Amino acid sequence: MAMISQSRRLRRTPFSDGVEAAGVKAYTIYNHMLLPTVFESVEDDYHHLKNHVQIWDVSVERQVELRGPDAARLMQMLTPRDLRGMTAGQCYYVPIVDETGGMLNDPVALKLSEDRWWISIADSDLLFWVKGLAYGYRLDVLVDEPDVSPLAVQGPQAEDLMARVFGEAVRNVKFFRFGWFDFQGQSLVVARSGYSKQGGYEIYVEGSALGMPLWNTLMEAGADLDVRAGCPNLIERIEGGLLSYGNDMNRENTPHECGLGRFCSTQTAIGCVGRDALLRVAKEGPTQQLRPIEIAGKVPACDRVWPILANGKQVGRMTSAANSPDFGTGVGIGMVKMTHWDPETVLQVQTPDGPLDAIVRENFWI
Ligand code: THG
Repeated sequence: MAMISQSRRLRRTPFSDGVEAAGVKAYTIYNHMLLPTVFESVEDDYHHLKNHVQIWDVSVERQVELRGPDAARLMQMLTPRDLRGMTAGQCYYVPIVDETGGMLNDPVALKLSEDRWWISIADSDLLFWVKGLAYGYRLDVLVDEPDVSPLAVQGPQAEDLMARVFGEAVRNVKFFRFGWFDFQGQSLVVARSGYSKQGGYEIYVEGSALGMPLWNTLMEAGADLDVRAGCPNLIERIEGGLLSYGNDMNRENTPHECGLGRFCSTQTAIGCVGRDALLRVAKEGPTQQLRPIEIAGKVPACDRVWPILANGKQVGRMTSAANSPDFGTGVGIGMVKMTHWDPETVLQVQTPDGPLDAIVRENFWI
């Protein structure tokens, strides 16, 4: 494949030097930045993530900051999840929808205080939608992208490594909560979160000066834990049912179609711009939904959607797929019509290498 030319539009991160020194082998583009996808191989990285601890440059998880008296009101306009019970120090996974109930993004929201929020976005230009709403509704709020770059520490040894660098108190941070922890005299948000099911943290690094010092400190502190540079892993995230905006869903889909109905409380999410549209679909229920799909045989790279068939007729499409070393099978996420979404339904997936048998599963693999 050809190279990607560098330019100012393809921003570097505070950790780029570390990522390059670690021998990154492949990137994807995410929020106009480079997101590593492979260090050793997708399979090696997968085994290492599930057994040890990795440091991930996830600076591509850009923050949309809301600041001002109307910040909480604007945040609720964006999502059908009821935010009234959310307290400062909590993270919420929040579907973000437009006025038709279509998914614009699926970020993690952090409530820093009543009038200050960070929206840690997936791969779409959410900033413009949020600025447009703030301006159009004449809200008393500043909407910006601050210079914040998350660094994730993921894997079963993540807690031990983090305790060495940030102190024992970091062990007390609960899932989807955050605290402020000191590193070299600067206070940083440290959350128990991350795009894997192996456990871990995300450190929100402000500015770039602390980037490489933090990277190097974590690497040195974890040398005996076999810490490595890593990245979100395709196989592991499919096994865990973590969705990827732009791959598994986009504006055409409602949260309910994405299986994110559990994060919607549309009835009480007063002010959400997609509320009326979603009240309708919540009542009827979706007619297609993302499901875990087990695939028999070797799955090729999934760079476009593959038709899912039942008796030769299309009943859905595969949105993500990979081969799972641990489960010895192909694992995938597919959007399947309600007529064929029951667990154990036998299907066929039309891959570029030919058809493969597939079956709808009740649950994701982990
Ligand atoms: N962390 C942060 N920002 C992010 C991501 C992240 N932005 C981009 C992307 N990831 C957004 N998408 C997701 C998808 C899934 C989860 C988080 C962000 C996730 N889901 C858990 C699950 O489904 O099991 C937990 C959800 C819950 O129980 O609330 O973690 O990873 N900062």
